[in-house]
Amino acid sequence: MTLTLENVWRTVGDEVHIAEANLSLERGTLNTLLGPTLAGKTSLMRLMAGLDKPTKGRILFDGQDVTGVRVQDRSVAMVYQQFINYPALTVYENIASPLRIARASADEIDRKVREAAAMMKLEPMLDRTPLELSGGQQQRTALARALVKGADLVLLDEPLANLDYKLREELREELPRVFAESGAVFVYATTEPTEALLLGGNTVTLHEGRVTQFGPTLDIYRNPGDLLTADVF
Ligand code: M5T
Ligand code: MG
Repeated sequence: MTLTLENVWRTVGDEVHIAEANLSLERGTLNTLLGPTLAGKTSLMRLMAGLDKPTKGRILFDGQDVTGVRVQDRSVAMVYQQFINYPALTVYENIASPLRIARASADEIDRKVREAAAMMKLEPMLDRTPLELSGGQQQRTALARALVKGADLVLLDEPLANLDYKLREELREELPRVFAESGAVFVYATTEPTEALLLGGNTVTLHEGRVTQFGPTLDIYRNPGDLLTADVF
């Protein structure tokens, strides 16, 4: 049960954003996309999510060809690097919105929103609006919204970058547990090698749009190979 990329390319004009990506990611495992800025982490996630179409190649989910399938027609939760919240809605309604779209019952909505808010330490903020929150609380609102969705594919793009060190440490432990153990394909992008190490799981290293390594994080750390060592670990 996997997300598979077969020879996936994305070029925009003359620029190659992703080249020849071949990957197979399992459900229930944490996969860290690790690479320096402009390596292609966001580009790869957008392809995985179905937000962008590959110029070439195929994307399969659980064996089904989802190349070009619109993101609305798939079970995907993505927290963008520049995460989004709805400024006119309360934090509660921000978190509830995927459940309202899915026409969940009021009881289910309330239970799931409160669970996710507890997990993200947002309980006292539920009646506020995102504009009244700190950057970290806004980030956690976006994470909570992804959490309630219960998606098959969860993509978090540098999700801890806006948090203070204490919350970052807490959430670094919590996020893989709540997302990966839900049985989703879980992908986490970071520029920080130490973050990948602490997260464990598997790591995909990216450089200039190419996948340079893929395997258990510890193996890559111990044996980074001759390519791009300086950039990744
Ligand atoms: C990957 C190019 C960039 C690079 C590749 C956003 C953006 C990217 N690119 C553009 O040409 N124009 C653009 O507006 O795409 O970029 P990425 O996927 O955004 O990289 P990243 O997510 O690993 O970087 P960061 O900074 O988020 O850590 O060839 O030139
Ligand atoms: Mg990015």
